[in-house]
Amino acid sequence: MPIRRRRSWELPESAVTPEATYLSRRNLLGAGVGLLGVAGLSAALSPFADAAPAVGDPANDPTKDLYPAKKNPAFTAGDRPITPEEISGNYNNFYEFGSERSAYQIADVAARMPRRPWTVKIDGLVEQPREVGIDDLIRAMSLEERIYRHRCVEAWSMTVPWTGFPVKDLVAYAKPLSGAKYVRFETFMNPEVALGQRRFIYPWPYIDGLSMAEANNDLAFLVTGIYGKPAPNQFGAPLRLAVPWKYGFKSVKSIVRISFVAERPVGLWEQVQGREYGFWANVNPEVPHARWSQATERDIGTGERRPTLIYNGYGEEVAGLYKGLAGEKLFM
Ligand SMILES: Nc1nc2c(c(=O)[nH]1)N[C@H]1C(S)=C(S)[C@@H](COP(=O)(O)O)O[C@H]1N2
Ligand SMILES: [Mo]
Repeated sequence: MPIRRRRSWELPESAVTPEATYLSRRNLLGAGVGLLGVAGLSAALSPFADAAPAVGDPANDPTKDLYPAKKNPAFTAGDRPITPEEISGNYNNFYEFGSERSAYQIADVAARMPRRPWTVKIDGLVEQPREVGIDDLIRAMSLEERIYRHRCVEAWSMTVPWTGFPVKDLVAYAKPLSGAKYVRFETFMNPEVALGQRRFIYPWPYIDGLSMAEANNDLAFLVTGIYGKPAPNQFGAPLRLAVPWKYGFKSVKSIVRISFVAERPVGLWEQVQGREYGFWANVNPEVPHARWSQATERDIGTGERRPTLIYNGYGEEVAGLYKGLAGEKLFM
């Protein structure tokens, strides 16, 4: 554990990871149940030391000619400074590649993930289920850059320029049937490279979902790039969700399957700890997490603590989605 001075106003993030809800890392490690500790992880990585790094390198991305994409002036940083890539790219939640964010860099491990070939399956209640190569899918869409705020449920936040396309364009491309009420997003499975997926305490693959109304809201975005170039792997390349009015865990990374379904999907964190993480997970400073306040957040770029805003400041765009849903747990 690196020793770090904590200011009194900072939350102890190590104590508030979702994982801490149902297990104590120290106890599990102490019990020797075969978790990949930090030492175990670096040893286990050695088989990949010789793997061609090119497969995970965004500099070789076959869609790089599409960058930088045109900026959408409707989504700007406003009063928030853009979080530098050196910070956002080294402060990632991506449990497939480990959970000890502070002990080693998710970025280095994720860099081993091959970006191609990459196929996205579109299935469920659609006119014609299909599989599409990521490059064909990206080229069928119109890429744009949008600056979004991101608010993790662990009370940190960042502001970054994503490149991608609206989820609603994907919905139109998929042609869902009228019985489709939700969209379910699923991350890849590759425990050979994503060593975190060997930890059977998590119900892999990572999944989460949106209602059809949410998916068709203009703010819901499918991300292919960041900082004006194809996204480095740790951000969830080659395709990840960005739903900035919701807690970050809803923004599923490295998507391989998009399913249109009648039943509400139960996301990975809801499966793990349904008392603390629900389906809607909309940001609300007035509804505390079961174990900490959501009133403020730490900007990982500036280090400043700022007040959290309802719907992360996107209420004008999305509050209307929740009109007839007052009985639901909208904010966890
Ligand atoms: N597949 C997958 N997607 C994921 C996660 C994850 O562990 N696995 N973490 C989520 C959480 S908790 C957050 S805050 C964001 C973090 O995105 P970033 O690393 O790009 O900042 O990704 C989300 N998407
Ligand atoms: Mo998060």
